[in-house]
Formats: sequence, structure tokens, C-alpha cells
Amino acid sequence: MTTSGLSFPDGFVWGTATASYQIEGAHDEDGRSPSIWDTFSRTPGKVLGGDTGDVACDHYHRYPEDVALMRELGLDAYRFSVAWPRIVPGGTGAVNAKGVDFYSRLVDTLLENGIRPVVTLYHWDLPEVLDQRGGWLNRDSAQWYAEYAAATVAALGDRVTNWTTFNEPWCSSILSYAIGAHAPGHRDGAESLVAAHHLMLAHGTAVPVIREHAPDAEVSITLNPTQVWGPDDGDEADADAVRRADNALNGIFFGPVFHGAYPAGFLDDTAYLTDHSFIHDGDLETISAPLDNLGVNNYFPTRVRAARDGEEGNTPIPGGQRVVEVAPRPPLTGIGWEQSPESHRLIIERSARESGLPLYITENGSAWPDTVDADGQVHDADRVAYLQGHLGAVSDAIKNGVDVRGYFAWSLLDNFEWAYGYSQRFGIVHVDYDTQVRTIKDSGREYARIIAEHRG
Ligand code: IFM
Repeated sequence: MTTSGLSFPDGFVWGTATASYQIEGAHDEDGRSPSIWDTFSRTPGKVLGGDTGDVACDHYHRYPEDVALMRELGLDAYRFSVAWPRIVPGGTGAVNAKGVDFYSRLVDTLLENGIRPVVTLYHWDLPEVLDQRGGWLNRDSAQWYAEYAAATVAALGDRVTNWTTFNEPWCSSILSYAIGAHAPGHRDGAESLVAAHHLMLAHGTAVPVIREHAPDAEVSITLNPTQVWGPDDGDEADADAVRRADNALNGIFFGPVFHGAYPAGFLDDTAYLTDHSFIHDGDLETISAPLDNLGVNNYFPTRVRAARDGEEGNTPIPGGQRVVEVAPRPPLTGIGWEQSPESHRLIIERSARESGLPLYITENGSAWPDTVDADGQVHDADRVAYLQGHLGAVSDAIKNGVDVRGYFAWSLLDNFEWAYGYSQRFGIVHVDYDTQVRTIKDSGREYARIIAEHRG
């Protein structure tokens, strides 16, 4: 596919993204305390192959080499997350100077290389000590988080101008507390609603705190909305299944964060789980604090239908009792996710309508079973095609009037893919986990070519 017909506005930001636990390693160095992912990955049966983030890509020690790779690729920006257990190892209280120093050096190195740091404050690595105090089920988590955010922004806010409160709170709540696939691995629908609410409360509580410490910065949240498709057969039950799935996947965050209310029907649909007494007066005003932009992470659409006579639903999403999630349609990526540039465009357009804000595509990418060939190169033609197709969708959304200001490929490096361990490679740079040798894949070179072709 040629990408010359794609169009991106002047100043469009080209970047890549990573997350602390997925790449840093150095799990017990310089005062870092364990996170819920250290505990979860050490729990037998939770992560494929028993893999952990103990070493990961050793980015903690190799960040200068990784920044040099970014420069070679011609990136404008690098989106990374800060590990709360490095900054405040006790969860609350004392700030760890060595942890701060690591991110300070990383930020300086990026800036010296002309790369803008785009920082996420929470990408799933809650300090384990806080989980022992109830984690996101404890309403105090909003204050714990705001304190941690204040310490981090106070330390880096003189140089970092783009702050994101949370990455994909859907994963830290529904996937982690209802489905149980992510840390802390609970399977309780009611808990997942409490966690989602407290994550949003933490977000809304921290927004003014971030602004206080970095008055000129842009503040955002990154959500992972997904286009929900039903059979489109005019069947009322199927339409209701789509509505319920859409509320539990998208509306649960779009509603409170951008409209100051949970989506229509959601509280009734989930009343079998809880009386919602965790929602206090004033919470929704706090949660809907004005933002400067919205980060959108999107990889695939979701397909559902209604359960038929006597059939059970097959998904534990809250309010989804009669929802059946159906198989993705080919073509699939290596991890088994449906490839659909059309759904990518649709969800970008929806995100713009819901938020009324400029957007950044803060993650998009695909996993494939890459190998280094005899020529020393990684010929990942499937990832190249996915990248071109999805950038085409971004360009189409822009042509349709959406204010998309940047795209961050997931991911800079192959890394620890959560419950899949190291079995899934998302990087545009290959990592040999035995030697830590990095090899730019064909997709990385194609991304660099597209960047050069379209740079304002
Ligand atoms: O690896 C993850 C990332 O941490 C969050 N978004 C989705 C990616 C691929 O699963």
C-alpha cells in the first residue's frame, strides 16, 4: 500500500509508546517497591510461561540506547509511564529521590535529542502496599493518587508539558476486578464498578493538582474505546446487547468523564450487582474536570449478540448478563485480534464527538510472531500492512473533520505483554530477551519513512 495519499496536518506529532512495568526491569533497584504486577506475575497460572517484568527490556539501564533509536526513527515524541512504586515506594508519604532521578534523566535525554516527553502517571503498576489497603476499592485511593501525581509533576513539570492521568482505566477496573485477567485478578462485577468509579475520582481529583504544578501543561486521560458491532439484523434483543456492551466498554468512562453522568440505562442494568452507594454527591463534577485533549488507544472492534432462549451470556462485563461476545472476523493479528481500519476510524470519530476535544491516538499496533532472519533483519510485512491501514483510518478521520493531533505506535520495543508475558511482540523494534540486542524491524523503517514523507 502507498501512504502518499494520506494527509496529516502541520505539526502532527509522530511518536511511539511504552509503559513502565512492560519495559523497565530493575524491579528491586534504587528503592522501587513491588507493584501489583510483581505480585500477580509471581502467582502461578496468571501470566503465560510464568514470565515477570523483573528484567523486561532492561530499559532502566538502557534508556540512552533506546532514546538513540527513537532519534534514528525520526520521532517527535515518546509516550512513557512513570512507576508509582519508584516515586513513592510506600504508596503514600516519602518521595524516593532515586526514582525521581531516573525519570528526570530520561526526560533530559529525550529533550536533548529533540523528542517531546508525553507522560502517563498510571499504567497499571499500583504499589502492592496500596493493594493491601484495598487498592482501587478504597475511596482513599483518589487522595493517594493525587499525592503521588503532585510529587511527580512537581519534579518533572518544569520540562514535561503533556500529562496523562490514567492509561485505559477500563483495564484497571473491568479487566482487573470483573474478568480477573489483570492484576489484582479479582472476579467480582460489583468490585469492578467501584474500582472504575474510584479510578475516575482519582483522575478528576488529580487534574487541578497537575495544573497547579504545571500551569502551562496539557492534561488528558487515555481511554481504550472499542467499536461495538452487533448482527445488525433489526432484532431488538441484539440491539440491546450492543447497547449494554457499549455502556460497559465505552460509556462507563465517556459518560462520567465527558458528560458528568453514567450513560443511560447503565445504573439500572447494573443494579443487580450493587446499589451504587460508592457514587457520592459531587463525584461526577469532580470526575468531569475539563481536559485539554483525549488520548485514544484502539486496536480492534468488539462483536456481540444477544443470548438466545435459555442461553447464558458469556462475558462478565457489568450489565452484560444477556450479552454473548462472538468471535472476531478475519483477518486477525498474531494475538488473535480482528484487524479493522474501519472500526479504528469510527471509534476515533466517536471519541471526538463524546469528548469535544482534540485527540491523540496514544496507542495502536499489532502483535506478530516475529523472528530475526538470516540477514539479521525482521521482515514483519503483516505489521507494516496493519500500520499503513490504520494510519489510513486516522487520515480518513482527519479528512472527515476530526482534530487528531498525533499518533503513537504501540510499541517502541517488544515487551512484557501482561498476561501473555513475552509471547506477544508488539514492537517496531525487536528485542532479543537473552542479549537485550535491539533490531529495528521493517515496520520501524516503514514508520520512519512515513514520518519523513508526511512531516509538516
Ligand atoms: O500492551 C498493552 C498496553 O499496555 C496497553 N494497551 C494495549 C497494549 C497491547 O495489549
